[in-house]
Amino acid sequence: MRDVSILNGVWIYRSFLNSADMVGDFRKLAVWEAELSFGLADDGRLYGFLGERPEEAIGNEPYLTIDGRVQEGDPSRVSWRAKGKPGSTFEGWIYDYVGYLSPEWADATRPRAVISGTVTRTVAHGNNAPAGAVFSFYAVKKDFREPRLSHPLAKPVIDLMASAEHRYHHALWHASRDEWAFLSAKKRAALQALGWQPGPLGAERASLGVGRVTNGSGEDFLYMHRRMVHHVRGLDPSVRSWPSVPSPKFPVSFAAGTKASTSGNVDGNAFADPWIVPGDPDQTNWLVEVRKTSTLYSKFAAWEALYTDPRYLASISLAELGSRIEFTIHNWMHMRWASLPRDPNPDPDRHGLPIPEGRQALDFDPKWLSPEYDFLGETFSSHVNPIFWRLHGWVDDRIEDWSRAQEVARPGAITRKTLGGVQWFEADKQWVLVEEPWEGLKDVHGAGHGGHGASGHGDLLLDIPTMQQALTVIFDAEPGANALAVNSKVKANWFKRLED
Ligand SMILES: [Cu+2]
Repeated sequence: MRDVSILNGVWIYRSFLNSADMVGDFRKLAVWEAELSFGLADDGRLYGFLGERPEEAIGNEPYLTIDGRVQEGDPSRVSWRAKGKPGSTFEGWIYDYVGYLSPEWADATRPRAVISGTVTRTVAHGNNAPAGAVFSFYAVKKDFREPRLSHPLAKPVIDLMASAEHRYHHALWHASRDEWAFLSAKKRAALQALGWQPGPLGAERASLGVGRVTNGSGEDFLYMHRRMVHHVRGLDPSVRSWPSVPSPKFPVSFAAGTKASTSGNVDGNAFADPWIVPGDPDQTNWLVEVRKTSTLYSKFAAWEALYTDPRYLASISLAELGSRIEFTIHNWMHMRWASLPRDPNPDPDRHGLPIPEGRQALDFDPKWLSPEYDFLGETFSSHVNPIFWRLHGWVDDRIEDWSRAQEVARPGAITRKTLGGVQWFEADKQWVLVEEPWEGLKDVHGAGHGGHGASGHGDLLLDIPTMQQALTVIFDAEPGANALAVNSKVKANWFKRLED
């Protein structure tokens, strides 16, 4: 049975004459093709719109408004009344609809939700539209309108962020610090030999495990991403922070200037349905929970209030701020906005097929470099997604909140400096722990921080074979482990669920 939450979103609606004769040409049966959009309230009420979508709305397009309800069942029944917009050419129109959600085929490779049913004209309009006429209709659910399609980043940003250098750097930087606390001595030594230990040799800063809040790894998190945000804003000044965690909006708008390309994702902040991660009920449940509006208020709003509270910010170090934000609201935002990963394989038979368990950590196939692989749930791809930059803009703005709160609480204790082309901080070890935050392997012959490199990482060494080797050290089975373990799949570096 289909979950009725699939009703939320945008559908293509088509209606037909109920001809009892052979017509040959099906076009003779066509009545109307239009865009149907639904929002579903918790109590089963449906609301939305039915109308033709112009390339760009001028603001006076006619449409029908929908008021209906859903009865869950097998199949689930959907019924609604549609009324013409007052003051438009549809004024006075009333149509009633009853439809059913079509069954799912278990082995379907590209399933699509469909509502099929019947519609009647309840009130006559014009000369040729008598009351009581009955038509058949079906509506096909559209794919989620990804933000890369509704609100794309500038081309230079996409080209750079989707490059192998930036993908492997971001994936490895996160993986090194996330996994360090759990690696064997042998693996740590191998990572050190490659220069990809998280932080200075022998004084590594793991982002997870005991001591994560006080070891400075949170400063690494804030600084590395501040540099990324700074770099991307230089290439695309339209990249903006979320002023606060956005609430869901209705998926379509008829306001003047609305472009058809944004239909289904009007503000670019919409998110897709959750999905089932095979063999991982915890992750599956989290994907559902993190999308709930109740979670927006119980978790996101509470974290946001905490991380913008000057009294709290004045009481913690920069490292603690970074570490707490990273593993609470930051990771939860990534997973709320993540869409089901799909195969970017250029082969049309495989392209777009769901990969619900995601890329494997050691799958280095070049197909994953495709700009459309912008899965927000893993570090190899998240920074290719437009949402990443709004989300990390929000995180970055918390650094300034912290700095202001510190200045009020203890004027002059924290001083500013420029580091790697961005604003950074100096203070005694209680408030700023690390002199130079860790960004990855650097060129020892380089002239230190300049922020001048074409990669935006100054003198970072972004050698792909070395980074692939380092990822292999982290994610491959221990040498000597049994053959089964060696061949087992390891999910890529997904953002993890922590709550404090
Ligand atoms: Cu990151």
